[in-house]
Amino acid sequence: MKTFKLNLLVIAILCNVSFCSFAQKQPPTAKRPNIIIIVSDDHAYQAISAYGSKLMQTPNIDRIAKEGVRFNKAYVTNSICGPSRAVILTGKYSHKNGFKDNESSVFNGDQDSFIKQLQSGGYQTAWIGKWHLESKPQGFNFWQILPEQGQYYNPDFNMMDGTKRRVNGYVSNVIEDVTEQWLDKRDVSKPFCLVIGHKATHRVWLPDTADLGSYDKVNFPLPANFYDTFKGREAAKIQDMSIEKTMTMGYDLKMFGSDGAEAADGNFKRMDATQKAAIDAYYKPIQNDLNAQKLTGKALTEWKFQRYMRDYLSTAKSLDRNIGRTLDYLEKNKLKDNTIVIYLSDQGFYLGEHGWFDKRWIYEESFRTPMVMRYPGVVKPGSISENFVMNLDIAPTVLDIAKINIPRDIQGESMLPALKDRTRRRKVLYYHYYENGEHSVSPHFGIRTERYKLIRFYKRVNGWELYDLKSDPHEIQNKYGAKGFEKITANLKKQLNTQIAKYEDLDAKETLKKQ
Ligand code: SGN
Ligand code: CA
Repeated sequence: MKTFKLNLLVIAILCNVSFCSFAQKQPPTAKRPNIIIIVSDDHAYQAISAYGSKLMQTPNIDRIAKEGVRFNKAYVTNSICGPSRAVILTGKYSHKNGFKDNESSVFNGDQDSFIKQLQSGGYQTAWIGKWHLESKPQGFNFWQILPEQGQYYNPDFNMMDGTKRRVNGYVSNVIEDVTEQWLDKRDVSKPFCLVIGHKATHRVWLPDTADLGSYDKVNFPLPANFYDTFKGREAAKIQDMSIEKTMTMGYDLKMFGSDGAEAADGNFKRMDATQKAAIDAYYKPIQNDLNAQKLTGKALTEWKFQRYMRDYLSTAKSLDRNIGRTLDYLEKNKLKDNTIVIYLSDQGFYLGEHGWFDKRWIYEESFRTPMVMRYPGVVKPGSISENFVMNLDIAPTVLDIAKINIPRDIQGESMLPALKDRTRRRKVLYYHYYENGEHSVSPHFGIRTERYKLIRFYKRVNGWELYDLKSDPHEIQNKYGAKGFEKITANLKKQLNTQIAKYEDLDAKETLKKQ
């Protein structure tokens, strides 16, 4: 017993000593800025007015951009939820952090993350909302997370003490409420780093009752490539994510056809009587109108597109409003000047381009993601960055902000130097998507340069694609193997190999060897 006590004492002294020496290397704790990272889900830049969207207004995301920087060329390394969050946490590609897909991966929380670095560097850390990494969060002083994808109405939360708690209300509002409660009771002697993980705007797009009908008077234009024929693009041809065929009338668009089918739907089952009455009062007349129209073919597909847009944008409205609540909280509590706010989505999303919803592809709409950052006193308000940045860069950027050494094995780069010096630019983006199930998108990897995109599909479809983004921004004409592109292709393949070697992507290397 005696030795045990003594051991404990020695450990305690050692910990104290090492913590003190680490803490001394840091600037005075009080001066280090707070950091809030807001990660939404499936939020398309095409639906954000700061990015020029005409579809809707997003005044609060725009507020961050106007008072800070809008990254015009922000991308993800693997366009899907869990993998993107794992990349954000670790600053490493999926093949390094181990979370390659949503189907079988479990995040190994024992590995290093920027959150752990911040916590041991004296920050208070918290993650509230969508997590989706299949293991318990580590490195957080507080967390309260949605199980899996979470629910829009009266969501359940996994709590730190192992219990599950159901909270009444609409998910975006509830997440913000929990966030403000945590901010209210945090230890004010330490800086904080908080991640707010929003569920909106993930499928199925179920708006807050306050926002129902917000866009009913708008007739949304079909994207130019809505009726894509996928000529010369085998992987795109065999996908299962079209508004026409994949999007369902009931589950997705709430046109259940019968009260029984609606009552059996998991999302509707969770609503209380008031919520259900408001939802029914909105959707039932739409159902009646649809029944009377008896639409088929293109007319039905276009009707689905309009409904999709109305539900999606109404769901995004609650997301933006709650981002505004976070910003208001900072102002009211005099935290604005010393708090950095970063907003990004876990990836981009299709709003009818190629006739699709969902994500996954290296094609622009899913590969590119919205990202804006407000950094008072450092980033000039209204800045626009044309530098290639990635979700991979969040971890090193945050460590850079907190003045904590960036571990050598982090694969991203701090975004700060390029904000100060425009000549410091990333020239090539590397991408690798692994999942091979739902929505039938073939695994693929590839690169994007300023002008071109080279893609290698494997497993489901085996082949190459090449796009000249200057003449073909919608990625319709696959130029791989076309006359006149021989030199460009050889050069891009060389660049692809360089990226694969740089990031040590052994799977991609193997695939290329086999061809
Ligand atoms: C669910 C959705 C898919 C979506 C994935 C991944 N189907 O499986 O449409 O692509 O999530 O989303 S659903 O029928 O359950 O809505 S992610 O955001 O977690 O990557
Ligand atoms: Ca997502």
